[in-house]
Amino acid sequence: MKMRYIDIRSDTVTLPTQKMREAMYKAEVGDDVYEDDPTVRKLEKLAAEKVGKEAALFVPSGTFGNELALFTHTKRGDEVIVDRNSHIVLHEVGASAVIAGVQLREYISQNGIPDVDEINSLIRDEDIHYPPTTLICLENAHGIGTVVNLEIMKKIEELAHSKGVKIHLDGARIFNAACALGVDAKEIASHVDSVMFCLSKGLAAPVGSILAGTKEFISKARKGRKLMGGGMRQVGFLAAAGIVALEEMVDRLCEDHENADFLAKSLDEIDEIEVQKDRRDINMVFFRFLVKFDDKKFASHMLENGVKINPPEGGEYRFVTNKDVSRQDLEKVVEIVRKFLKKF
Ligand code: TLP
Repeated sequence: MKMRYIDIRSDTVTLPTQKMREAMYKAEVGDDVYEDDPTVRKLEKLAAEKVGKEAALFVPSGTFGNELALFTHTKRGDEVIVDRNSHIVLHEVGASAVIAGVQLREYISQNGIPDVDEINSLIRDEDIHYPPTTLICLENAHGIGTVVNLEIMKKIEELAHSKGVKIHLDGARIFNAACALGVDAKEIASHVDSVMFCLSKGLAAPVGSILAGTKEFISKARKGRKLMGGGMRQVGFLAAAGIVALEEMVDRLCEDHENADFLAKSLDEIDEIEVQKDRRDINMVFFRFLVKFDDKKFASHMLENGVKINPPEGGEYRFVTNKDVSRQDLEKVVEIVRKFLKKF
């Protein structure tokens, strides 16, 4: 029998639900490059409504959606203001230089929270030496585990628009942010010109993300998507799962947050562990060990006991709760961590 692993590497690992599988099987499809796929159209309409934007586009991944947004908002040589610890900077293989051809100017958020004055100081005036600033990128929920409140987003919106600069939101986990802030995702997205969000993370769709914005922006992005090789044909099979994700999987995300609270508390009770308690807004738990050991040994101990984890980044581990991991699974995870520390 196939061994069942407890997979806490990410929420991207979630498997599609039975309903998604059935919807995919039955999906009515057509050639989406001709805009002929009724299921994709339905998903894009629903997705636009969910974030209160005029239009939306189905894209293959979150990285694709972010990079397409940069490519659509900017021209080669523009400057984009973005968090040093954002996914765009850290985890997109430098694509903004390759695809949009832009220069990134980084702000340094405090635990994912941007400082409005710092962003203001980074927007370029007109000078023969300077590239034009055309875009600010925000991330909410932030990949380091926090959420940005609406007051800060509003201030950045006012600043950007007073200077003719657009804002793109990496909202890969916008519905997690909405849960943590106790607001509707529409309210978060109302402060930005474009938003990318993922169907394939906590919402458990197998593939795909959404880029949303004005009709004009999305029609330009549609052509950019084709240029990037993302014009897909009978992709309604995937969109069908995305519809189920948006209709049925959004409200349960708060459960992942509660499970992460439980995991954080349980790990923090272990003497050799320090949990990053100030970065505990969503379904992620970041922590360090206060004792030194070979990280590879820890990972193989976890795997041998049926738990998949990622290696640490900058000395920090990240455990991510998701719909395929129960409270009992998390109890087991903590037990297995304790067992390692005893042995070592
Ligand atoms: N994040 C992945 C890894 O790439 C780190 C994860 O496991 O969390 N924005 C944010 C904030 C993200 O966390 C991610 C994925 C993306 C964009 C990109 O999405 P994909 O993986 O669909 O390209």
